Amino acid sequence: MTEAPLVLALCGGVGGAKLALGLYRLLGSGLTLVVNTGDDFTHLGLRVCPDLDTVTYTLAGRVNPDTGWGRADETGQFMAALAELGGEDWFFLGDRDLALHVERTRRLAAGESLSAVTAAVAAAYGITARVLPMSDRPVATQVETDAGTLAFQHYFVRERCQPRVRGLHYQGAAQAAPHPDLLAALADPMLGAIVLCPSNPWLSIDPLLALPGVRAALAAAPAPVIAVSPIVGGQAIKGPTAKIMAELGLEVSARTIADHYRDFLDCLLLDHSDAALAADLPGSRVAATVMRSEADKVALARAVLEAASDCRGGKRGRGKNEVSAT
Ligand code: FO1
Repeated sequence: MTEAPLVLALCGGVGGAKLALGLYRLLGSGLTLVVNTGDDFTHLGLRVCPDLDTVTYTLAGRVNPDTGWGRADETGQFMAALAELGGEDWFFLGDRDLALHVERTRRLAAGESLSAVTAAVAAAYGITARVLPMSDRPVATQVETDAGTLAFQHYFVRERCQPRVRGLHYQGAAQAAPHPDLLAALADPMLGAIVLCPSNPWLSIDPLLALPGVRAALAAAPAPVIAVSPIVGGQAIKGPTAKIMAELGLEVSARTIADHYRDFLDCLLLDHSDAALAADLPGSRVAATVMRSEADKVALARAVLEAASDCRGGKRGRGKNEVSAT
């Protein structure tokens, strides 16, 4: 049995991976990362799992520092040759990144589970934290837009997040069992903290919360649940979070994030620039949440763990108005 994690972090996307790295620097093998797989798709016959790969490359120190996804030491010969043939070149697959997609596709076709393949890749890259897909069954985030319903990568990459979002749904989530180790960790009284990384709630966290039993397990979890707001000063640090919130008719504010997670959240970490919001967000705390350097990522991870240990002391049952005040 894999050793029980000290901290469980839920993440997806580039922003989430940054805090994941900070937590990894502090916790090493004590960290389990549960990663969104709603962005996954089969492309050119290959099973591509972008958020698993973004976290894996980030923890391995191999991620492209400019994009936050894909590999740092990358070339594009395959894509150039594909374009010559009129192949689909809207989704960049680097020459070295391809090896991961080819090997994963081979192992899945041989009957291995996504979590087994993910663990083998993490081990190959010397990662000691546990990287876990949220489920071994496929879930596909579908984005309902004014240009019709789009598969996630068609919305996010091919259409560059331009279509106006009307809603989202997570195809297959109701039939996809959460990974058993996720549910076990959520129920574990020895767990020190459950961290929601500053990922896009609608694109990267909600697919996870849509899995049967996960939301209830979070609400019942003995461990404190800490989220870092992906909205800072009314803006998203990266990606379409603010645009999607506005298109869904939501206030683009950390307040909306607290509300989105209200049924299980113990503490929301706000950036210093949103300190004024702290007064009417019980359980919130202020920290430097914008991560530019690795030192920023570690400092934010430390602030998250401090918030968790403070929450743990004052933790009571959780109801809508019972978020612990700190
Ligand atoms: N994001 C892009 O904006 N353009 C791309 O061409 C692209 C390719 C890509 C290839 C592999 C991979 O793991 C991620 C990739 N991403 C790309 C990011 C991907 O769209 C992720 O889903 C986002 O980072 C959101 O999680």
